[in-house]
Amino acid sequence: MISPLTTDELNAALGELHRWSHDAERRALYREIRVGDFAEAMGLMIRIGIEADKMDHHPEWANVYNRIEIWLTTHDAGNVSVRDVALARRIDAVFPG
Ligand code: H2B
Repeated sequence: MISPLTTDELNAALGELHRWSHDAERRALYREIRVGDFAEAMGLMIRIGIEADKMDHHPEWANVYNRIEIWLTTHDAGNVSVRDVALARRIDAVFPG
């Protein structure tokens, strides 16, 4: 069992992850990405998906054409945990934007 971040820890993480916000309703870190077209979006989702799977942590996400929305939450913790912060950092490394 993994613990959720405390409010202070979450705020510290958000201070550092400037591409991400907190979606309180979904208890998740949230980032929106826009790329050139659908093919680019698919390519990026594959790259992110491979990295996520290597970390055994998986995004909730949605795609419409060139737009990708990503929510990172830890189901085992019922909220945001260090695993989401680590995956957010990895996603930012794959696609700084
Ligand atoms: N991804 C996310 N986002 N949250 C989890 O709690 C989670 C996961 N748990 N990927 C992992 C897989 C767990 O089911 C396996 C067994 O490690």
